Amino acid sequence: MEHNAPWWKNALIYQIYPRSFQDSDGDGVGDLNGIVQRLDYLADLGVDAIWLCPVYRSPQDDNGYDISDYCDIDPVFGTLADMERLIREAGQRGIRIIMDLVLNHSSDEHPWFIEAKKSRENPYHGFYIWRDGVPDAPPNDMKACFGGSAWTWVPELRQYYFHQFSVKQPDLNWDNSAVRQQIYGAINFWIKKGVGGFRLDVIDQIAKEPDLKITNNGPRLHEFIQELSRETFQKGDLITVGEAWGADIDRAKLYSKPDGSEFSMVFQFEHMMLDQEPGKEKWDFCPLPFVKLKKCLEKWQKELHGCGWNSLFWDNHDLPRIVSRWGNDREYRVESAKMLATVLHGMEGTPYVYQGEELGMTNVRFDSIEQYQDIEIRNMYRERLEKGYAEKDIMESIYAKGRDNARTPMQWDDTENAGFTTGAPWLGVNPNYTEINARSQLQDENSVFHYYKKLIHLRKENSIFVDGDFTLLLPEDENIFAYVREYEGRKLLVAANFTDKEVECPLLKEWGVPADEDGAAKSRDNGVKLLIHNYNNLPSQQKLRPYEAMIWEKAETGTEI
Ligand code: TEU
Repeated sequence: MEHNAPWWKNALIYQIYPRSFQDSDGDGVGDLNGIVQRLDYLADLGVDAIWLCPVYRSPQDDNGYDISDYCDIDPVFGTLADMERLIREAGQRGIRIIMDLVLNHSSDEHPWFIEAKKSRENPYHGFYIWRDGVPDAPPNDMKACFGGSAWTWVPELRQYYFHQFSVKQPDLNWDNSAVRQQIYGAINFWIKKGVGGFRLDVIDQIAKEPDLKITNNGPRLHEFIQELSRETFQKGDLITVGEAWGADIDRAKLYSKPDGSEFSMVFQFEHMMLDQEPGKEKWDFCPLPFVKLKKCLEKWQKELHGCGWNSLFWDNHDLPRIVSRWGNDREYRVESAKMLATVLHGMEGTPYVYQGEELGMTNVRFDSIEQYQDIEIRNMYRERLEKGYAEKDIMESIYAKGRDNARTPMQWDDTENAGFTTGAPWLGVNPNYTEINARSQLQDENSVFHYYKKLIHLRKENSIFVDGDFTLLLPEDENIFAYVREYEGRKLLVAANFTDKEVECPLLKEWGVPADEDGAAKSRDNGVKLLIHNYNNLPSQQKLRPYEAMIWEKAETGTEI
C-alpha cells in the first residue's frame, strides 16, 4: 500500500462457518482444530483475516447464535486452548481472527436467563425484557424472526419475555447498564486473547423498543454503539463490522465514520434484497432487477466514498449461493462465478469471501424437509404447510433462498463426504462435490479458486481499488455491468456480461481493447493493459461472451504501462 489507509481497507476477509468447514475428530461437525489444518490453504488464497461464526458455548438452537457463555468455547468446536492455538497459528501466517459477537440476545440457557426466570426480584431479571400479562394475550402482535410471536409466556413469573428470534434467544435489555458492562468484560477478554476484530450480529436491533414496536434503529442505538466502541474496540487496532439489515446510507455513514467512533464498516443488505417482492417475505422471490442492482451498488459506492466504508459481499451463512442466485450454476458455473467475483472485487470496500465461494460452490436440493437442519427453514415449512401452501412450492422456496444452501459442508476433495469428515456430516454434503472441490481446483490454473487468488492479489497490488472513485457506465443496459475506477490519472475499466448470451459492448472499442487474439502487442500500442479476464482469449468484434468479465487499465497519455 502506498498510503496510510487502515490495514483493513486493503484486506481480504474469509468467512468460516465452523460447523461446516473441517471436522478433525470424526463427529460430523467442523471444529477449531479442523480450521488449523486448513490455514495454509487460506494463506495461499491470500486471506488476511477470518470471520469466524460463533464458537462460544451454546445449545446450538440457531447454530451458535444463541450463546450460553460468552467467554468459553462450545465443546462441539473444541476448547479454549484450541481457540488460543488457532489465534496463534493464524497469526503466524499473517491471518487475524474476527469473532462473531451476538449481543442482541443470549441463549435461554445462559446463567443470566436461568437466574432471570427465578423471580422478579432476582438481580438478573432486568437483564431481559419482560411485560406483565395473562396467558394467550401477548403485549402486542410483534412477530419473531423465526416464526410465531415475539413474546413467550413464563407461567412462574406471570410475565412475557421478548425475543426477536427464536424462543431460545431472549433479547438482552441494553437499557440496563449492568448488561452492557458484562458484555464489555466478555469482549475485552477476547481482545486480551489476541483476536483481530469482531463482527456484530444484528447490531441495529439492540436498542429495540417493543412497546413502540421498534426493532431496528431504536432511539438509543448510536449512543449504545459509541459506548461499546469506547469501552472495547478502541483499545486496539481492531477491525469491526456491524451487521445492519436496516441501514440506509445515513446510518452507514455513522457506523463507519472515519473517526472510528463506531465500527470500521458495515454490512448492509440493500443489494441482497432486490430479488425479494417488496413488502413480502424472502420466500416470495422475484427475478433479479438487474438495472436496479447496478444503481443500488452505484449509490453505495458514491455516497460512502471519502466519508464511510462499505463491505463487499455476495454470500454469507444466511444467504443462498451467489452463483446459483444471480449466476448460472450449470453450463456457465465457472464463468459466472468468476464474473460475479470480478464485479464485486473491483469496487470500493473490503471484500468478503464466504467459504466455498472461491470454488463456485452451489445451492443444494435435498429431497425431503428432514434433510434440512436450519431452524428458520423448519419453522417456515411448518407455518406455510399450516397456511395451506403446496409442499412443492415450499420446497422450491427453500431451494432458492434457504440458509442451508450455504451451510452444506465445505468440498475439499472427491473422497467420501468431500473430505469434510470421516463421520456422518451434521448436514448432507452437496452431491456435486465429486466435480466441485478444492483439490481439483488447486491443480487447475483455470479454476474459480485460482481466479479468486489472482483477483485478491490484484487488489493488494493496486491501491486504486481502495482509493479510486467510481463511475457507473451504461446504467440502463440490461446485460452489461460496467464501471470505471479512477485515481490520480490511473483508470480502470471493469466490464462484465451478466447474461448467458453474447452481447454488444461498445465500451471495448472506446477503450482501445483490441478485437482479436493477437491483442497483447496492440494493447500496448493503445495504452491499455489487461489486468484480469475470465476467458483465455480476447473477445472478437467488441462483444462480450456469456458471463465474460474483464478489468482493463488505461494510463494517461504518455504514461508507461
Ligand atoms: O442474522 C440476522 C437476521 O436478521 C437473519 O435472521 C436474517 O433475517 C435471516 O437469516 C434471513 O433469512 C443474524 C445471523 O447472521 C443469523 O445467522 C442468526 O440466525 C441471526 O442473526 C440471529 O442471531
